[in-house]
Amino acid sequence: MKSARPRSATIPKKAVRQTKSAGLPKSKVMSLYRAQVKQMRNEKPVLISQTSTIIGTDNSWFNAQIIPRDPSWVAVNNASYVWYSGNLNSSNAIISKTFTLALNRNILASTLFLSVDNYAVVIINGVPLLFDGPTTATSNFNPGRTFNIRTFLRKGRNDIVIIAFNDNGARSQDNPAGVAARLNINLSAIQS
Ligand SMILES: [Ca+2]
Repeated sequence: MKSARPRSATIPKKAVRQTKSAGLPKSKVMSLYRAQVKQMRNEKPVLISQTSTIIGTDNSWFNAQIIPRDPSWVAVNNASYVWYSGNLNSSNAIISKTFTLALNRNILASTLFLSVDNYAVVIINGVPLLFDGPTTATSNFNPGRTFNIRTFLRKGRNDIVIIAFNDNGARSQDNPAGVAARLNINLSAIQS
């Protein structure tokens, strides 16, 4: 009798892009992530209890400051372009947000829209969603990209860290840099 083939564990469908890193080793990027989460541990998470929520980049994001939109960047509804508030000329910006999803609602759907000049790493709850390699591809900021992040989120506290990189060094008049991100989150009715 033929024995049943062991079934491999189901691999969760996540939009993880492996190996490519934004000019930094993955270990370095993960340590930047951990340092950022530690820095914002005293930030009060936004409590999300409504069924439909939008979280867009603005000055409330940790280390973020709103900057003018470059004419070549796509206009993003409900999110502003930002850069590192500590130094707007920096060649990169590490920004983040923490929020709490209601425990008595299920996560039905969630997407992340990202527009970045020039490329980015995105980590949600310690799990890499996006690891861009260095690029000047204009599609990164027009039209930008949308990711399904439902499986990255969880009930309770969540964090998202975006490390945005400007190609070829400092952000300047001649070499603009900016990032706009928008999370759309849909929760179920209250589960009894
Ligand atoms: Ca640039």
